[in-house]
Amino acid sequence: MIKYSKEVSAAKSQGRPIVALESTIISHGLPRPTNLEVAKEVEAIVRKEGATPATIAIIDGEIYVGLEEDQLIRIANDDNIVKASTRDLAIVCANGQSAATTVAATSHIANLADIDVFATGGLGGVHRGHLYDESADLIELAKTKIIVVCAGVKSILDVAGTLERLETLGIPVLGYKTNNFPGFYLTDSGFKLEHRVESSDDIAKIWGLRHGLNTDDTAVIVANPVVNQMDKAFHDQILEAGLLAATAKSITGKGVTPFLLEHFHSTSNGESLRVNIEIIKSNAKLAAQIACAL
Ligand code: PSU
Ligand code: MN
Repeated sequence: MIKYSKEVSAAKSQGRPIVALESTIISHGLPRPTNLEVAKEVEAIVRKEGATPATIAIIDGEIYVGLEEDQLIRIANDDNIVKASTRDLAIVCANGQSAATTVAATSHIANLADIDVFATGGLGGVHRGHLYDESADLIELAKTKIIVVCAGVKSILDVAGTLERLETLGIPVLGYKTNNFPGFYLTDSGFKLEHRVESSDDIAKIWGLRHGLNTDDTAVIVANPVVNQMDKAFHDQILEAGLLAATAKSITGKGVTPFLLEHFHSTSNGESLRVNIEIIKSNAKLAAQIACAL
């Protein structure tokens, strides 16, 4: 069911560390042409740390773990790439479509491919003011064994609500060198974390113990705060306008997150883009270090 890139296939046969990377961030999260540049740079960062990057996507109905360059270009530049969550996978494959995978779908596929570590930007979660708009990322992470490195959940979300749901779903959150839950574009979301780790080895130790204790049914979230955050007042102002615009334009379902991210990128004079890129690169680096520690 899964096709591997040459590089990932070699890493798998030699038992070398692999880091899964998602593709929705490339197709629906970052503007062109920066999206392709960043996708390549992120892969290079993973290699530099001694691990193998496995960007996951669906091309013409086939699931790929690791993309060749022409496939990465397609995900970045083709207008027909759809955004696929876990529930869409079989349908997209049956239809022979091409799709980028969300955190949920990427985690699911990475787990099928026996990959333990995954880097993304920010997780999906509970949307503000919409009781039933909760990202499928949360449900998938509640039943998938994977370490997900992220900068918290996207600040466009209801962070308090999302943290409550993570607790209910039994998904542990580890602050990487921090006691504060990161807020994606912001270093600190304003919410405290119970657990803090200082190194990749700490994370590897927890990962191993979870198996022994049979508490390893879920993902482990490693929350890695961005260093050079957006200006908070500027951020809040853009967010408020973006939420109003999304309501005015009746944006719903899986269109909400891409709409809000694009709103940030087009109205923040490059600030949100700068921070989003820093986030993805820093998470890819940490994920590679964790994969090596495992
Ligand atoms: N992180 C980013 N940019 C993104 C995403 C994450 O920096 O575009 C994507 C991920 O694929 C995540 C998705 O799964 O946004 C969440 O979408 P939704 O809220 O519709 O579940
Ligand atoms: Mn949603």
